Amino acid sequence: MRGVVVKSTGSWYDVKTENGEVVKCRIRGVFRIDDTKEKYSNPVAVGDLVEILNEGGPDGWVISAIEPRHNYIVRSSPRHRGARQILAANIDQCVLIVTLIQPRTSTGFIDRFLLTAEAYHIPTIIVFNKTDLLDEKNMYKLESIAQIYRQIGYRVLFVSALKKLGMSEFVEALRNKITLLAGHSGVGKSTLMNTIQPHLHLRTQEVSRITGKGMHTTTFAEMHFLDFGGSVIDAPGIREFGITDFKPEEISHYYIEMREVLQGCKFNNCLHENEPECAVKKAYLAGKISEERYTNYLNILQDYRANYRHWE
Ligand SMILES: Nc1nc2c(ncn2[C@@H]2O[C@H](COP(=O)(O)OP(=O)(O)OP(=O)(O)O)[C@@H](O)[C@H]2O)c(=O)[nH]1
Ligand SMILES: [Mg+2]
Ligand SMILES: [Zn+2]
Repeated sequence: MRGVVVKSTGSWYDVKTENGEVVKCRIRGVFRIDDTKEKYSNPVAVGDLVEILNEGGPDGWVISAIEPRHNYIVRSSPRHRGARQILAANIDQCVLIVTLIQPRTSTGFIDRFLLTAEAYHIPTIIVFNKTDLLDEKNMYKLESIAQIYRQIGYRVLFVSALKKLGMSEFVEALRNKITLLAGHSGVGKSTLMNTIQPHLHLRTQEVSRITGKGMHTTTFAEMHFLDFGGSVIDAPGIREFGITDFKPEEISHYYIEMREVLQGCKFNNCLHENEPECAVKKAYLAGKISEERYTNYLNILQDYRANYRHWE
């Protein structure tokens, strides 16, 4: 029988079958062996299309095969540094939920995320939540950040789950798509889902008063079906994003406004730092690439060098 993995806890997988039933499955040892080769901490991810069969007994359901993935998105595993975890598979789009305050999402984090999604060829919509918390000054700041991303072609929405602002646009963005909902812990991913689909009753939790950060309330990725069509994968707040597969000179290929100009660089492995005749640096100096984005790019490159010296 065929089905889609709707929840993964590491040892059990909930699979929604073609007839709409949800079955708890285990995986066969053989996947675990493959897993060590692939260096992923989870061999099966939410969104995977699988074949299941019953080997006997009430706990007898096993996942016997995984269909090839159209795509998947990976993060560094929080528990084992270096090990990578598949966050979700077969997704149509990412919706990145971010907040200016409580907690603060840096543009550096946004840029890392966009870069990763771009590398996996997954379109991303940026949604600023908690706009109800912003005073005039912060509202102005929000507009200017949104402008940076709109200018390079990303869709940006402003919403407030608390005040139910922007909800119809948010619904339209999700309709009939398989969406990975991403973002730091505490930005309101689960709250947004509860607001548009109250029957889901997802667990939510206040941001810590002490650290200003989320409490990592959602611990397992889970796919929820939308009554207006489509589904959303509510994933745990993302701490880190792995971009470990790239060569340093590839980073700018996934930075969409850099990609447009980098053909003009003199060297085809140009890193756009201080190389001569660099079209990216030229575009930056001419104000065609924002200071924020360029600075974040240099930081990503630095981090990359610090963590993956073997490239040099
Ligand atoms: N002021 C305000 N608070 C909000 C809004 N949306 C969510 N919150 C609050 O933010 C806190 C965190 O929300 P969650 O929905 O648990 O956040 P999450 O992104 O699911 O977090 P994790 O599951 O840990 O990844 C809760 O106290 C929510 O009530 C909003 O639009 N405005
Ligand atoms: Mg949550
Ligand atoms: Zn260059």
